[in-house]
Amino acid sequence: MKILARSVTRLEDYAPPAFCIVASELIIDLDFHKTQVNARHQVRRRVSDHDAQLDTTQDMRLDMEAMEIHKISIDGVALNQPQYRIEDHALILFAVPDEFDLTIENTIRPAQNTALSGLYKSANLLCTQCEAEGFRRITPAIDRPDNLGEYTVTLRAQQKTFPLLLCNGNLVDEGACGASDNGMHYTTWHDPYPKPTYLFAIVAGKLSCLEDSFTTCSGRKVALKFFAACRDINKCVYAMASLKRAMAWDEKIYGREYDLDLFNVVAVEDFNMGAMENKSLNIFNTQCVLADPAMATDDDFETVEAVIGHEYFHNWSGNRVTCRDWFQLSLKEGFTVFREQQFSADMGSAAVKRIADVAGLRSYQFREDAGPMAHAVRPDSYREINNFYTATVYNKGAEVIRMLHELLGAEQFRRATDLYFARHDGQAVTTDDFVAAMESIGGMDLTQFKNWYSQAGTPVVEVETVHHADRGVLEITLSQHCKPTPQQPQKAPFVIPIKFAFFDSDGKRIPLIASDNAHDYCQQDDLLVLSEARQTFTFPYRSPRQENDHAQPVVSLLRGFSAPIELRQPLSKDQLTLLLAHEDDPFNRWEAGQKLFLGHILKDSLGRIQTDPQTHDTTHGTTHAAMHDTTHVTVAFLSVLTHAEAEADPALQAEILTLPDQSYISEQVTYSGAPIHPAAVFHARHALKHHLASVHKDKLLEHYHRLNARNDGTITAEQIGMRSLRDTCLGYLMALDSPEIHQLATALLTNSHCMTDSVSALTALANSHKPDRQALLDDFYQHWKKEPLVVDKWLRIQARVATPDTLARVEALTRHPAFDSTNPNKVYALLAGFSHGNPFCFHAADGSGYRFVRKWVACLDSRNPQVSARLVSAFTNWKKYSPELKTQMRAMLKEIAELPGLSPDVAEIVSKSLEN
Ligand code: B3K
Ligand code: ZN
Repeated sequence: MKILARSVTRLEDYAPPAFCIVASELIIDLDFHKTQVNARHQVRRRVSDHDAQLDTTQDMRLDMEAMEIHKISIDGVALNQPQYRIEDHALILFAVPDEFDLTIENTIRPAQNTALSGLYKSANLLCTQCEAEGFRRITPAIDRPDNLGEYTVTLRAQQKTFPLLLCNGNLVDEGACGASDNGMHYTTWHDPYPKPTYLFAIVAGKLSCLEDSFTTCSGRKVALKFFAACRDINKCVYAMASLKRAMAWDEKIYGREYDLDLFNVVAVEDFNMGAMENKSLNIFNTQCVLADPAMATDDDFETVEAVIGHEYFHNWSGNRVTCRDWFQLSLKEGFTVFREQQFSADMGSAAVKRIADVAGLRSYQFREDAGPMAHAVRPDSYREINNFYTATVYNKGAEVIRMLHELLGAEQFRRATDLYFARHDGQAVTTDDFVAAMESIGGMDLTQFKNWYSQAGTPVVEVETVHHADRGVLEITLSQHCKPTPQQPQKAPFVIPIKFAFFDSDGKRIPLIASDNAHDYCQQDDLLVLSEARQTFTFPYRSPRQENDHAQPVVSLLRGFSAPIELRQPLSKDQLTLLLAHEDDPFNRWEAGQKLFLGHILKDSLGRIQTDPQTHDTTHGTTHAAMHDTTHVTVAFLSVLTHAEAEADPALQAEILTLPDQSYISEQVTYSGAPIHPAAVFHARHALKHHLASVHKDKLLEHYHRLNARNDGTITAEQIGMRSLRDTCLGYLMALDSPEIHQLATALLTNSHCMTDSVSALTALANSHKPDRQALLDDFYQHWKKEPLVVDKWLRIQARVATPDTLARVEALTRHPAFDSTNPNKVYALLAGFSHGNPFCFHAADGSGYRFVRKWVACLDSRNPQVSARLVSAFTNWKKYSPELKTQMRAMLKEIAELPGLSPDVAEIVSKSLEN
């Protein structure tokens, strides 16, 4: 096996850099083909933390990649070869003074930068992406987050091609260059806040601007500017409103005020991920900032608000207080995701937001935690840092912050974040520093809690209950364990906050009698904290019914999903049905329904594997012999449907009625040690959907018509909620695949009021057997082909159709003018839509899906490793699949490993997948 070795970076080897660049003046002559960078850095040798001495023996090492160096000088004197050396990805300066001015002249070639890291060309723009290690592709630098420097930057370019020249901070000067520089102009920017290189940004080009302002709590007026292509500028109106909401929210909830007079946001078409929080110059993938009711779905609007909030919140959680090293990435990302989750919950339906976040966590993060790439929230080592912008660092990291919020309570948590910001403003710090602020305010020892940062894997908590009916006492015994993960065979117990409530058999809350459960962490009487491997909690309670009520209370545990664990609580179908009807915590109400659905699907899927291991019954829509007693699910489903009209939050009803997704079900299959048969899971899920649709067709139709009649296509919480429930009903009805229902979806498409209507209808029809489905798809394309973000939707819908002919269509689409393999959004829509969003076809028994994705990984890798790394991750959990599938997946990984010149990004994922 020939995998390119890239050295491993380890947390335990962390040492501060020997030198610090305290200030940088950059003059950059921008051009698509050849950009000239002149950098002047003030450099100081660092005093060692250990003995406060200067280590004068150390050479200065600068990171650099993909550039030509022309001249290096120290204090104005040019260096010659023995005084410096250029190595692979480094510039080393020998025998330098303790304090000096370093000037470097170099050129870079943005138009050839296909990795979209550093300075690159997107459409007719030049823009940057420096996180994590892109700055070293602009000019040699101490490209690590613990070097904070003050920047003054002059950008020069042809006025005609680049009328707009943006950088971080305040605009301090601008004008035409001298008469000799024909048609050139310049802008000079100064950022007063010292920052790490990863927050540096430049945008140059021709863009339209949407302007507004925000007056901060101290009365300072901040100019807010969104820049986008002329045809897109009106699509920034919603993002502007979201930004203002985010700014006001952060002042109110966290006491964080914006700190400059200008905040810029730029929309670019070619961007590897969602957006980037560069100081005062956020750069966004068009997908996460543009939203127009005609072209964006309700989900897109939600994404825009969430990402705008997330990047804005980074101004404090990330920029003002940043990470010491990349192992601390969750310091800014976990915390900022949590802040965004709170913001989104406050702006819309808190219940739906929590459910969606947990569903996402379980589908992606739990799978990551149980696979070969499993790593802790604060990883111990990496080969390619870009591979660690993961669901674990982001989403599990946010859950860790949420648990601290739970343990301290909202008021103390706020005081602790105030302390954290005050203590560390202008510093690059660690997750330990964050926890230390929590400890100071909470007055608690969080040493054991920090296992959440250092240990990978999802803890499993088993529940046993003993009921002493005569005394009115319930004993709950909880035991935790966590499976070994790569490099971590043994785990110490986690500190697990579990919110809970008791219900009687009428569904009424049972009050607890003050007990002796007092525990260091236990702040409220509805929270128990498991910190040992096995612990028993005793609860005296008082039944609201008669004295002689001896029925065992139903215990609802892990309310609000108070910890990122897998809870194993043996609840009967009756108990789940009771919680589904009466739990007042919306998350656990939803959870009860999901458990009912899940139990049923898992049983059915197992039956299919046993009876027909090859095809698992490919007849969509028929109830397989293995479909077990459906009474409970059917009745529960009906009761939710029946009450749906009266419920205040239709979006929550929609969530409750939605079946668990294929990825979560598959992960649950593996918990019992069984292999995943994607087709069996798919058919079992589909069969239940078909069954519920046929039994409740009339009720589903009634809701559909009622809700659709009230739809006016506007973006209000009420309208969005109604569309969500309507489309859930349509999703069920479409399982019937009958002409009557096709007609319904066609009418929705034809009379569409907004993009949500169109996408819901088109998705439904594309997945049906309606004879003219292709014609409808073609019409949609003809109508929207000039709107790249709508074309992405069109590609994704087709990539996800779960029928055997999809691969051939997707292959044809890679040759369609709508597809462009150099644009990450197109690759994510079509290729990742297939590899990650269509398990039925990706895991086709003949291996055709695997070969197709392997081919594209190979093809994209040399161009853009971050994009190919995303695609290859579809193979990582190969060991969990049925024997015939896993052999083929492994073969693909081996073939990829053999590719010459494989990027470190893909090499790391492939080698870990094969090794672990
Ligand atoms: N901090 C960026 C992500 C950078 C990814 C680099 N591969 C966006 C965010 O999390 O806000
Ligand atoms: Zn972030």
